[in-house]
Parts: sequence; C-alpha cells; structure tokens
Amino acid sequence: MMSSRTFRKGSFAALAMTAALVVSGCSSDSGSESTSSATGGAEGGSDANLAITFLPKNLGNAYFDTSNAGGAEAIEEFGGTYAEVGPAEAAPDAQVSYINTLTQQGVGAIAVSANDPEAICDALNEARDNDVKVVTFDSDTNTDCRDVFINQATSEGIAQVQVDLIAEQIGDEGQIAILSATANATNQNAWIELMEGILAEEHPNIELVDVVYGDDDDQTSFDKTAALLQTYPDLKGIVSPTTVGIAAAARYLSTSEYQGEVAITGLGTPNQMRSYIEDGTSAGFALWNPADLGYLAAYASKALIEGEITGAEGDTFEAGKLGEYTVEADGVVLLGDPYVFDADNIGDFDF
Ligand code: RAM
Repeated sequence: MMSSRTFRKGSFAALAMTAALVVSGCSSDSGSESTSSATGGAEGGSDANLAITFLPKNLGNAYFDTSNAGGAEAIEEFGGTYAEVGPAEAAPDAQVSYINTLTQQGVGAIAVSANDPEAICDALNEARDNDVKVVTFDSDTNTDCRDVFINQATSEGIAQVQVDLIAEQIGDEGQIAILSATANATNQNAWIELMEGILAEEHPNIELVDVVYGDDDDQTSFDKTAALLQTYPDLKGIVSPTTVGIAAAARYLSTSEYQGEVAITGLGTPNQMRSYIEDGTSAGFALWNPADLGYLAAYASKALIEGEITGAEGDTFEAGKLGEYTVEADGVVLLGDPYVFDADNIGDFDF
C-alpha cells in the first residue's frame, strides 16, 4: 500500500538521506466529511478488535494525510482495520458526532488529534465506557478523557526551536507576530504560552506584538498574514506553529514586497515549504516526522486494545520498526525531538 523509510526514535537526522515517504491510498477528500478504509493483509492472530479509526483535526491537511498514512502502515503490519473520518473544519466540537458514530459502530480504538481539550471529552468518555480505547496524538485532550497521548516532542522543545529560529532569522531584535491554528487548539496554545515565556526570558529585544488565528484554513491564514503586515509596518518576522499557517504565510510573502524582509518560520512540512526555502522566503522551519507519529499512535492503540498496556506510567509496548516505548507520567508517550529543515537539508526529505 505504501512504503516508507523514516526516522528512528531520537535519530531523525541520522537517516535524513534515506528519508522518503510515499504516501498513497489513505488520503481523504478535502473540504467535506469523508471516510476511507483499508484492511490489513496479515491475520492478527487474536480475536482482539483491531478496528482503529483516525480522527484528525480536519480533513484536507497534508500533515494529517502523512500522519494517518503512518497509522495505516502500522495497522496493515499488524493485520487490523484502518479508517479515517473527520470534519471539514477544525472547530472545537466538530469531532463529537464522529466519535459518537464510532462508539455506535464499536471500533476498537479512536486515534484523535483534538481541536479542543474539553469539547470532545464527554463523547470520548462515553466511547471508553463502551470499551473503545482512546489515543490522542498531536493535540491532546484533558488527561482524564483518553488512555494515552502520543506527543510528537516535548512542548518545551517545540517552543524553544521556534524561538531560536525566529531570533536567529531577525538578528534577535524587532517586532514579531504569531500566526496560529485555531484559538482552542491544545497543542498550539501550549507551545505559544511557552514561546512567550522563552521570549521574555531570553530575548528582551524581541517584541511579540500579536497572536492571530488562521484556523488551520489556507485562505484564512493567507488573509491573516496580509492583515498582520498591514497592521504592523515594522514587523520583522512571523512564527507560525502550524503547517497550514506557515505555508499560507510563506505563499503570501513569496510574491510580496516583504519577501526576504519579513522572516517566516515555525512548523511546516518539507514538501509544502520546499519552494519557499529555495526562493529565500523562509530561512528554515521545524517539525517532527508526522508518519512516525501516526505509526506510533496505531501501535499504542493495538497495545491498549490487547490489554498489553493500560496507559499507566511505566507500561511498555513494542511499536514495530520504531522499537519499544514507555508510557510516561500522565499517560504520555514521547515520539522524539523536533528537527530543523533548511536549504542545506530540505532536498533530503519527501513528505
Ligand atoms: C497543523 C496542525 C497540527 C500541528 C501541525 C504542526 O498541521 O495544527 O495539529 O501539529 O500543524
């Protein structure tokens, strides 16, 4: 169904030269609700209910296409059934109806990236009462609404790398703004809070003038970029901690008078950012491997379904090619470290 050669835990850079992710067969249509499924070829060898459904923040986001393709790859490996459902827009409670349907269908696990830490909690806990395991990945809920959270990297690490990048790109002084995803997103809000603290502590000459929200929608993010540049004529840089936002902002900057004058960094996918690195619009950005994130979420789902782990601290499980992982405090499983992409290495990546 697909092939991938990705990055092992803790050694993202080491395998950079061989990184090639071919994502196929698992994407969804953009714009509206959709379902796609693929059944694994191998037999699971147990009567466990290995029907695992991925529920991204919204459909039509290349980041989730890649993470969910990683999930599908894992599920195929262990002989489960993969599906993906999701809303068109990343609204706080847009995922509730999908969770309710999956509960009625009696899936084995839901792997969800939450649009809101609270809004989907009741639905998730009802699912859990009905023997559905709940794995959050990418963006968490409150800890009492899920069994484990697959965290892409520590929030501190993700905040630090973005502050380091913008400070370097603007010469450590001047006005910057943040173009985020949705106002309720658990992950972006955690990173922004930490970035504000690091800026205040380590970069007294950088002024964060605004935080705006593009809702993980390309056009809204594009328009918010234009508005920022108009409102703050002295702006020196934009940090966008979302793959949708950074690509839209870079696209705007790339054909504007601000190209090369106003820095753009944050979190992006190499394929969406490649042309903006090559034309000098962006000097560099960060991310982790989304395919590995989905792959790990799928194996954690399997371990929960089969009763190998409960989500308690110290639980361990095998995650295929990624090796063994341990559940940390609060049911968190850590994938690895963020990685910086720039003109020197972007040609080595294809996702
Ligand atoms: C977007 C989403 C996702 C986030 C990435 C960096 O694709 O908001 O949740 O982790 O950006």
